[in-house]
Amino acid sequence: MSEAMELVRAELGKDAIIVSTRNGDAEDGGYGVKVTAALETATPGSVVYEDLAGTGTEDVLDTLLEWLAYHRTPPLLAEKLLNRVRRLETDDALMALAGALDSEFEFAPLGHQRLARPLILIGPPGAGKTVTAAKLAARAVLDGQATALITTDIVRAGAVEQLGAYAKLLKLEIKVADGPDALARTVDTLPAGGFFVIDTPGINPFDTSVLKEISTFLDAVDAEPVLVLPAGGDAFETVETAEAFASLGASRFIVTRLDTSHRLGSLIAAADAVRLKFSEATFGPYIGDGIGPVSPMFLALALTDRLGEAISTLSTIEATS
Ligand SMILES: Nc1nc2c(ncn2[C@@H]2O[C@H](COP(=O)(O)OP(=O)(O)OP(=O)(O)O)[C@@H](O)[C@H]2O)c(=O)[nH]1
Ligand SMILES: [Mg+2]
Repeated sequence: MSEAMELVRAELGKDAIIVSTRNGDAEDGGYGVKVTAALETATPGSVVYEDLAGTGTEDVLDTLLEWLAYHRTPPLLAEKLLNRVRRLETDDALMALAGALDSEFEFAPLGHQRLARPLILIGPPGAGKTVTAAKLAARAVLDGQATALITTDIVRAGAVEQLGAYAKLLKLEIKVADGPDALARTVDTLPAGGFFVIDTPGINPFDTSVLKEISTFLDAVDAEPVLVLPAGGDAFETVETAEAFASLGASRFIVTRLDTSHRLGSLIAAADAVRLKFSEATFGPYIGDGIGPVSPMFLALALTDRLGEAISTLSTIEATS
């Protein structure tokens, strides 16, 4: 064991952390002891930064590294983004970040006009599905689209009433579908073109029987499953959650609670690991409070603590469109 410890120190230096020690046995290849050790870097991604130094855009790389670390971006993803920045050769950090995000991720806003098929919002409990359904519907109503709000959430007490209250503000009637067949019948009665949103109950993404049950709803209709994911969670937890919902067919996601979250690394981690497309972001609890399309610049502003500016860019775009 002491010999092994010496080897660790020689290889990794005095800051090495011993993760585990094990006595070997014949099945393990016949070694005497096995020591697993690790080295913690001062800031996530600092090793990466050293690799990239000397490209002529050190200040930009330095600034971006700090931002990405602040957001608890997984180091490998930070590395990928910084490599993109390196190729851009710009000295404007915000533009560099927006450019890197643009080349690394896909952006596919939902819009508020006539949809090819209804949207069905899925996500973990409390993610913001119901209020987001109302926000999307509100935008479509303002745009003069034929709009419908449907819910399959007969599970949570008060869920139908909650959506009903939002719908009332929009002068819409909600339709309640208590099973896959009822959902199929309801969707069949919708007019030929318009903006139709289906709300679903929050589900545990790690419970396979629950996933199976929700997939019976998804299989019953020709609707696009869109994941609703709150900002601010742990990156790895969020990636696992996103993976589960992607397995149900979601390829775009709506980010909620941007206004109450300071760490956004989990969102770019989910988009990266699961190849989900960014669509919309929400930044307030009320239906009048806002929802907007996520663009590379919007995301870059949000990641550099300039959400207010990102939101005002949206109003300008909406006001001029
Ligand atoms: N601050 C803030 N609050 C939000 C946002 N989106 C949703 N909320 C709040 O989050 C809470 C949960 O929102 P819901 O829309 O009911 O969430 P849900 O996903 O439908 O919840 P379940 O149906 O129970 O799974 C509510 O209090 C919302 O007002 C947001 O973008 N910002
Ligand atoms: Mg709900």
